[in-house]
Amino acid sequence: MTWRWLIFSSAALWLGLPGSARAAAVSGEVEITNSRDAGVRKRKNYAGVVLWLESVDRPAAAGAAPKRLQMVQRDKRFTPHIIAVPLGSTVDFPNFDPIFHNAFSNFSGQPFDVGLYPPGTNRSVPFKLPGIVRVFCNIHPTMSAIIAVMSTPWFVVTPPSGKFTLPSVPPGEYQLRMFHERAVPENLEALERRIKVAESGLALPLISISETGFVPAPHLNKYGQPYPPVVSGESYPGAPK
Ligand SMILES: [Cu+2]
Repeated sequence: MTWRWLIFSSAALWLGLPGSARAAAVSGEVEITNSRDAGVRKRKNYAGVVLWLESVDRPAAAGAAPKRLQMVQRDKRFTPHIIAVPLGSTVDFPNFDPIFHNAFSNFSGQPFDVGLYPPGTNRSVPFKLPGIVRVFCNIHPTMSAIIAVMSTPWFVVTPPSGKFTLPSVPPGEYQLRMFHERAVPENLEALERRIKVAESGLALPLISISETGFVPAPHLNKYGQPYPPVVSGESYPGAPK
């Protein structure tokens, strides 16, 4: 090893340049309080909270490589209900139900509408804007989902235990941000914090997200109108006879 190489590699380590193997895990745990949701209250199901880190002491890091992911339409549900995807990813919405479905978003993140599509077919949507996308079906008012489009490489969606790990976070300062679909924005903003990740990583104290103030409200259809009452089974404009 030459002196020149030694000096370069020392500098790379010191500056935390990409390629240095010093990234470590940021771990923590989320709990959800003041919820009216039976799964949260009785079963302590804390799944579906999105947490992410934004670097504050260095230029914005490139996001994770775009992926192709699935959000399935089955039993009149979008499954998984919440996913987080790298910016530029494409999400497939295969329809595994014996009825027509739709997927659209019209008031947050990235507006899209895949139209009405039949059983056994698929529609795909590329997500090119970062943000929280609320997904609905224009036929079934009870169907909803969340797609968190992330421009940072450090993000995670909590499992039912609420315990999470963000692997491979380089040392530095970050803003910890989060999203929970039944928390009001003010509560989530109050939980944001500046964190300092050491070479050995960081174990965060318990994050307690309150659903206080959340009022479930019916959303509108893709035309901005209330959903028409369902007269029978699968009766809706354009339904196959
Ligand atoms: Cu539907």
